[in-house]
Amino acid sequence: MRVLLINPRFHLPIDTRTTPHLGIAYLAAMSERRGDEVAVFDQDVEDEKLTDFVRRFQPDLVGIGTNTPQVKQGWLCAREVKSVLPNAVTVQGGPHVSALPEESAARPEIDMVARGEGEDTWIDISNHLEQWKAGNPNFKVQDLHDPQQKMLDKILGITYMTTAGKLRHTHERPSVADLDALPFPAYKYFKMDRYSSLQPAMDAIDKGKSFSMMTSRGCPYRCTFCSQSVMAEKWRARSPESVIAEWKHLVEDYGAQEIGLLDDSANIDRKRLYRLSELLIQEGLHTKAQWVMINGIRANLADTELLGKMKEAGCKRVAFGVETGDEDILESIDKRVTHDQIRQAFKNARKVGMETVGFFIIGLPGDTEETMEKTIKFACDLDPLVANFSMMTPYPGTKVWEQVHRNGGRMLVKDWQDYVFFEGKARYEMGPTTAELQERKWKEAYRRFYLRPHRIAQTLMRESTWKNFPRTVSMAMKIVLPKKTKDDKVKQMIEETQQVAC
Ligand code: B12
Ligand code: SF4
Repeated sequence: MRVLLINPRFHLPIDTRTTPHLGIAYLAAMSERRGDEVAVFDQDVEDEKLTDFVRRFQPDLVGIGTNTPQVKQGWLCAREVKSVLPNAVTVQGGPHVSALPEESAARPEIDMVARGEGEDTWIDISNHLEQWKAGNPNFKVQDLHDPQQKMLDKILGITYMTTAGKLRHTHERPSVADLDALPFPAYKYFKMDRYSSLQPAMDAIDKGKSFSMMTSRGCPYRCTFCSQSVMAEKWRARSPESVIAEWKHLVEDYGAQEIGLLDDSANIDRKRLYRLSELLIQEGLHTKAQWVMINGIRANLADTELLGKMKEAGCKRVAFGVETGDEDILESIDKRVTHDQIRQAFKNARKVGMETVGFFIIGLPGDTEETMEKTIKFACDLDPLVANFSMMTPYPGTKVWEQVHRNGGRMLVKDWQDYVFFEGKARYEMGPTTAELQERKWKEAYRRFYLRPHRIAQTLMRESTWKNFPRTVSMAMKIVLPKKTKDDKVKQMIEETQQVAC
């Protein structure tokens, strides 16, 4: 079969990294293993029109990945596919549709939604589709939705709309139990020379030499603001040996110079991460590519022994989710970590010479001027190399989303495209956490953190500031003069999707 995987276009309002979409790369690898003819269309880097590509490739099955801000663009992609090939089967997957499957399944251009981790569901859909097509040369996509035939009901983890207008959710599909059994993400289907780097997570390296990896999936915590619609609560890890094999493949076959680990909580089993670091050294990989923890690791499990070994193994930068400087709010968001543990983790990282990133949120439920002030001060005290302040954005499926809807809060965004948190715009307000306050303190946080004299001096002394001068200037301007209008690319994209109802 011919299968096409699409990453719908989305231009973030900040200068961020572009790397191949890992979820799509896994699905492509699964299809390749199944023996399909595979194509990936990443709208962020393509210059061809999707309709032209579809006309040329003639896919039988089309998969579309979707985070919340991309969902409308995803529907538009499906509509374009159907305009060329009405009989191609369209499947939408990813975090947004896993949280709100009904919304997408109800759209005529989407044949079904895949909920949760997608590898097994995708292959199950492919196997079924192939069988149906083989057994019926007059196969029509509408047959899938016939309530009598119940063709889709055997596929776990999907949601679809019958022709009788009824939504059907098949049973949950268990998350992937043995991560080592998955193939490595298939980058050969991506136009690798069109990706930039892991910026701003790392210092600039030539185009196409940055890769991301997931060494574990899931997170046993459930912080109230975090969108965990895809990754299960059960934490599952790949063996250090499997990770090393992929690492070698990236370094040797793709010339990877930097690798970013995307795990939600990579150090839940600290022994595993320690062993991985030992193996990296043993295999000589620590000198070949530097690596960073893109997502926060647990501060309560970040001792000097572990961090020291990671550093020796080439880990340059480690991140921690700090979130807030207020003890009560920290408790209320279920982070299950204390400020003392966070302080200690930053101290430990500093002791072993590791750079740090701190993630902070402005506008958590209950945040007031006083608590936001504590967050800014805490960030300045911890003084990570990179402080990232996000605007609290309640995503569907999170506890904060429920709180806002139940406790008389007010969402200030109506369009999924605006569910981004680096834009300096308040996304909701509730009680004392007003929009005006969030926006004012967010700007203040960046200015106060980065415009301290020793930080300016530090920035000027860093090699990457000068290597990357235009970007540094543009970032600095954003801090001093936060942008009021969306840039042209974003505007164009928004205009395109105006026709798709939210
Ligand atoms: C790396 C990353 C990024 C990168 C790359 C984004 C990308 N397209 O992957 C960057 C920095 C660009 C980014 C930006 C944003 N991100 Co982000 N990001 C991540 C992170 C840490 C890892 C993503 C990843 O590679 N996962 C591993 C792969 C294997 O999983 P996956 O991509 O979800 O794919 C699996 C399933 O979703 C499913 N699936 C996906 N697509 C499809 C399609 C089909 C057909 C099928 C069958 C299945 C399927 O199967 C895949 C394999 O199991 C996740 C956290 C996480 N744990 O996933 C957050 C996460 C995806 N990001 C999130 C958010 C909020 C954002 C931003 C909105 C933040 C912002 N700045 O405002 C933007 C949106 C950008 C965009 N283009 O939409 C949320 C998503 C919430 C939501 N409801 O959408 C997450 C879940 C973090 C969280 N826990 O809250 N992000
Ligand atoms: S913020 Fe981190 S620790 Fe909390 S639920 Fe999300 S991934 Fe887990």
